Amino acid sequence: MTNRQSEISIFDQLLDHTKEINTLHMKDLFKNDPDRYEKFHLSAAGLLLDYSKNRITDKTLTLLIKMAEECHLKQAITDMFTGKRINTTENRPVLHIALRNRDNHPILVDGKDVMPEINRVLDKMHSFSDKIRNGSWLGATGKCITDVVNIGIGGSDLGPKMAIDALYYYKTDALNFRFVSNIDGTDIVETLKKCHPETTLFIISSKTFTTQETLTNAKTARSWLVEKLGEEAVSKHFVAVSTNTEGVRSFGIDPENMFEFWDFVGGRYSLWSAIGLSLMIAIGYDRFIDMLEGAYEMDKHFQEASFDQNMPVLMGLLGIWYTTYLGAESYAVLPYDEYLSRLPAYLQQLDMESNGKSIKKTGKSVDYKTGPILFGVAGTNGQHSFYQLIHQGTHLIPADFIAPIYSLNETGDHHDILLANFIAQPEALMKGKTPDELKAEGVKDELIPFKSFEGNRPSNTILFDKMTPRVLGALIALYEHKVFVEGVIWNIDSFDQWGVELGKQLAKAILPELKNKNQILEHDSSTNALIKIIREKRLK
Ligand code: G6Q
Repeated sequence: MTNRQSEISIFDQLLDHTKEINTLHMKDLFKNDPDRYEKFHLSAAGLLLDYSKNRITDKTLTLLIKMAEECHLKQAITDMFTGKRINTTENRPVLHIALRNRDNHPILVDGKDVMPEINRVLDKMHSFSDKIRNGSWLGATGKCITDVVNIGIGGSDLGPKMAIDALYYYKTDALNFRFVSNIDGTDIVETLKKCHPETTLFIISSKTFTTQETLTNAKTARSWLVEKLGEEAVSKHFVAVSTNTEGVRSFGIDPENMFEFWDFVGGRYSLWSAIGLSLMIAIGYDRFIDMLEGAYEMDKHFQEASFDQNMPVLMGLLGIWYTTYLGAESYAVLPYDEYLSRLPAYLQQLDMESNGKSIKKTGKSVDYKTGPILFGVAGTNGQHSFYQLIHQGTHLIPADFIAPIYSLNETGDHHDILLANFIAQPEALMKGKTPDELKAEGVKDELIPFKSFEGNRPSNTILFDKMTPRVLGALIALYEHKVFVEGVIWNIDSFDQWGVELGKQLAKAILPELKNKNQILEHDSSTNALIKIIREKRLK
């Protein structure tokens, strides 16, 4: 008996059930049950999820829901929402949900309500973002700000960058927004070329305020500003978002110009916190609040709906079904909305950093597959490249198709054509095309194997009216909770990220070796050789 089987009594039944499912084609499931869509769709927080094109039956769902119950998912949800220390390896509560707790009910950590602090920072963001937007915050030489540069990386970059793109339609025309994350000097140098020191505001976003990339980029930006405007200009052109007041102070930013967040907000869950400051400046306070409201609505749905009517729970269970039971290795997220271009990159971090784990909360190794490899691009672009593999390749790749019914830029036939493709792809993946159908169309015998599609390839379809801050909030919260559901059932800590540490440590050790020709190298032969080649050229 594997350790997973000993933990979940239903594991064997689910494994057995895969044999049954593998004999079924979705095309027949639709043919035999005209109500399949009716049964397998639901709406919440402005989103419609059609999950009927999945390789499931009523029995699959019954078993998956039993599994969720057996893994105490309900209790785990309550634990998160009430501030229990569910991030066990870091001994922290997980309270991004408190940042959008719009009914403001108390959420206690060690007996203290976190809401007053959250509201205080939100108010501070409100007043600051208003000043930047209405031009009353002046730079050191008395000019209004025209360019906002967020310097941060990972969770301190991807969220606001994705959301400003997603809500670009609502962005003020008076300001440009730029993001610098990469330690590659090209990123900051090319960004600074587009900015003028008198009218640029830098937001240094770093939870720890120790991140090498962010601090290095911030120092370069600071020198650029000081060289042009002098030291005293810093307070008008630099603000910080962090949990580390001392770090901010010693960098030379007045803590008065710091927007706090807290250890209970994980980096990849921090869009809702002051890490969203650039977004609030871009779209304004009211729309930022709308985004929080959308997420809050999804939070309520997640807490209150029964599992069989619960969007994040169902999506999480489907994720487990494909990854753990049907052997899928990857997962595509395909937004048919140009504004959501950065969503796949954002979800890559959310999903893969959260559930890319192989050690259970007990400290033992898992003996089942956990988080998948997530990828995707916006619109029909993928159809002209990697969809080939999704349709006819050897991998099972569940996909989420996401689209607005109305475009914010209705232009000629564009949106109808986009939607036609958006509807056609899941249909094609599900139905496929048989050799008989091809024969009837007169396709030559020798081409029939190449032109056949086996179909039976699963997808979810997510529809909403149009892209708004509220919809974006609900959509992101949906994926956060889906990832949470999976983590609970896989029994892993979705909120730590120890896997990123080793590379960081090694880079720290290699940096002095690259800078000193005489330093003795004690790595493997490949690593030694690469260091030598680089340093011999660079230290000439
Ligand atoms: C996210 C991770 C990671 C983090 C960055 C930046 O969950 O923790 O992506 O956000 O490493 O960290 P700082 O905000 O501390 O600079």
